[in-house]
Amino acid sequence: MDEETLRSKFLGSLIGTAVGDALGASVEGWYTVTGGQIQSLADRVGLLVYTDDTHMAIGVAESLIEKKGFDGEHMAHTFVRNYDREPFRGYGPGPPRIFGMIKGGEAWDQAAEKLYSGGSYGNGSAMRIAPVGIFYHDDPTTLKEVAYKSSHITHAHELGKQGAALQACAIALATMAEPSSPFASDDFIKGLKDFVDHDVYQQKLRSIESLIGQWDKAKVVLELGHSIEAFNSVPTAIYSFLTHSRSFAGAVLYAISLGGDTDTIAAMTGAISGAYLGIEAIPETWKQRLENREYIEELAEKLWLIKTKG
Ligand code: F2R
Ligand code: MG
Ligand code: MG
Repeated sequence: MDEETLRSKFLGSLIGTAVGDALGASVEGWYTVTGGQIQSLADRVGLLVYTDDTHMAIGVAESLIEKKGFDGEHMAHTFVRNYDREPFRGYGPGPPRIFGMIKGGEAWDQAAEKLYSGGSYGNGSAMRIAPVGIFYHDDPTTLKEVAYKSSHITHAHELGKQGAALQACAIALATMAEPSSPFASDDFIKGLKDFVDHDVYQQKLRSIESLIGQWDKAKVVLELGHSIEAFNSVPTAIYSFLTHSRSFAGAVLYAISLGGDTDTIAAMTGAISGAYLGIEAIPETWKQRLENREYIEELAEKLWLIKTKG
């Protein structure tokens, strides 16, 4: 793949995360979202304001850029610093508690183990993983290791870490796929199945296969979920991408139409779709209205430069 196509994919995945997040944010937590509500989101005017999903992805990108690769302690302190600056981004309950523990002297790689039973399996570490997915797209071993380790800062439960790894793998496979060719869904799902080993995710991937072509949204939500847990949202984002693999807007609006954790499922869908189709596929009207678009593009550009030029 030529370097310009790869650059477009890096930009597409990070801007795709932010656009999906910002579009889904206004209906987050609604059980159902009607066709009329989707249409008004599609036609939306005014600033697209992102939430914790993008704010944390920015932290991941900033740390990868500054350290030219993964440094867990640096990334943990970047999350803490960014949260202190903008605590109003709608964070889940867990991360701010962990940031407080780290500021109080708890080790950055142990704090998250103290939360919930065996750590969090929320989708907070999967929703922010796009920079890892694009940066390590061609190195599955390091991709998995960094997905796990970056997740562990806030989400220590195995299901949280595997959810982040599955989402990172989906982004990596989409980054490697040729955007001008039809998307090879079977190979994509096989690649995901080979990458994760937890039964919960294997079962969800089998459900994705059997749901392809299924337009009954209630059935999709029943089988894949649409809630805050990683295992009830990462597979839903992967499925949403597959329903409209050639249309960024189609995939993201479909994700939001499923209701539930709409900002996060749309952010994850946008990250995969943007990584496959590139920045040009994201509607201009959404890109123009996105809060801090230039800064997010700058981060994507820097990641691409480090990746391609060192
Ligand atoms: N916080 C929200 N949305 C609430 C409304 C925001 C509002 N619009 C506003 O502006 O204020 N969304 C964001 O949070 C989600 C990501 O959450 P994260 O970072 O994973 O948090 P946490 O606390 O780690 O996990 C979430 C919940 O999952 C349950 N859970 C996790 N692990 C568990 C375990 N081991 N046992 C039992 N339950 C577990 C808990 O209920 C956690 O609170 C995204 O949607 C993001 O957009
Ligand atoms: Mg959010
Ligand atoms: Mg959310």
